[in-house]
Amino acid sequence: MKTLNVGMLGCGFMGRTHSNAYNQVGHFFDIPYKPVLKVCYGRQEDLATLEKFQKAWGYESIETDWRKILADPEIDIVDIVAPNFLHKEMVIAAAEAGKMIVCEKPMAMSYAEAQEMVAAVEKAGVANMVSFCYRRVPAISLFKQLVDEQRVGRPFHYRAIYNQDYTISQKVPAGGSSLWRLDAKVAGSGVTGDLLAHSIDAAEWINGPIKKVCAYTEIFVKERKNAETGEMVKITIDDACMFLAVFENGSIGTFESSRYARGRKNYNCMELNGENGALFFNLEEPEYLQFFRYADPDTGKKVEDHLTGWQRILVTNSEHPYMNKYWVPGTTIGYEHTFINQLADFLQSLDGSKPFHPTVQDAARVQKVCDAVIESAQKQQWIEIDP
Ligand code: SOE
Repeated sequence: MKTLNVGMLGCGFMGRTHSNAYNQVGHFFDIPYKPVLKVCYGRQEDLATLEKFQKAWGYESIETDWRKILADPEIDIVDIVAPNFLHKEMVIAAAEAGKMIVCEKPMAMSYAEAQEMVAAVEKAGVANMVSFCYRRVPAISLFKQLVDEQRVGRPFHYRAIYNQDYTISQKVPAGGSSLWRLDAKVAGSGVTGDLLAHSIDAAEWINGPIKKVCAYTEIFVKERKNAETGEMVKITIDDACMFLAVFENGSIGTFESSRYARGRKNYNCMELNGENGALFFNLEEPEYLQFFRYADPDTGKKVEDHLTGWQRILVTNSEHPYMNKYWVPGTTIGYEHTFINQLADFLQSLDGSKPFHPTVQDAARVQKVCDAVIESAQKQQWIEIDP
C-alpha cells in the first residue's frame, strides 16, 4: 500500500477533525493509501498549542513556516485548516507545488478569490476536495438519495436553519487564535460564510441551483474587545443572516442563521416539502431522517390514509449510506465520522474510477451564493445569481 504523506496547515478545531480522519479512515474503509501524519504547521506565537497538537495526533514533526511544507517533495497532500484569510494563498501555492489539496470551508473570503483558486488548481490539475462535511452525515446522504429517487416529487419549499449561541455575551472577545471567526479581516463574513455556506452547499446539492436571493443581516454586539490587543474594535461580520431564495426548479426557500439563538449549539436543519412527500433533518438528532410519504413516486397513488404521517428513520442499517463501514445496526456514529467518510470518498476517487465532490469548483459556487447574500443585505434588494 502506498503511503500518503500529509502536511496539515493549521492546528485548531478543524485540524483536529481532519487529523482524526487520517488516523481513522483506514480502520473502516478499504483505501488504497496509508495516510502518514508527517508535519503540522502553526504560528510561532502558538508554539505550545502546536506542540500539544503534534503529540495528540501523532505528527512526526512541526513547522512554523508553511511554505517549507509545500517545498518538501515528500509531502503528497496539503490539508488547509488555517483561518479563512490564508486559504487563497495556501491553496494557490499548494497547487503550484503540485500537491493534492484538501481545504476547509468557506474556501475563500469572496467569489473573486475563489475564482483565482479554481484557476490555479485546474491549471495544476491536482486532486482536490473542499470540506463540506455534512454531505457525509448518513441521514443527509439518505435525504439526497430519497430526493433523487423522486420520493418528494415536485419540490415546493426548501427550509434551512443553522443556529448557534456562543457569541451572545458581550464579553466574548473578537480576533485571536480561537475567535478569529468574529474578525471580518480574517473570516471574510460572519454566519454567512461560516454556517450558511454549509446550508447553501447542502441546498444546491439536494435541490439544485439558487437563482436569486434577498437577505437581511444583523450585528447585535457592535463592539468587542480584541483578544490580542485588548482594544475595543468595531464588529463588521454578520452575527445573524436570513434570506429568501428562489431555486431554478421553481421551489422557494428560506435560510436562517445566527450565533445568538439561545439554546442552539449546532442546530443545522433542512426540510424539503414536495408534492409526493417531505423530508426533514436536524443535526441535534443526527441519526434520524424524518420522511413524510404522501404518494408513490412511480404510480402517483396516495399511500393508504391511515399510514400517512411522519416516519423517523433510524439511519443505522447497513443499507444506509456509510453505515456498513461501522458497527452493527442500531448503533450510531457521530460528527467526526463525517470527516472520515468524506476523506474515504476522496481517497477512493484518486484512481479516477468515480468523481469526487465537493471540489474547489463546487466551493466557488457556494462562495458565489454567499457573496450574493451579503450584497443583497447591503443593498437591501434581490440579487440574481448566474448559473
Ligand atoms: C463554527 O462554530 C463551526 O465550528 C463551523 O466553523 C463549522 O464549519 C461547523 O461544522 C461547526 O461550527
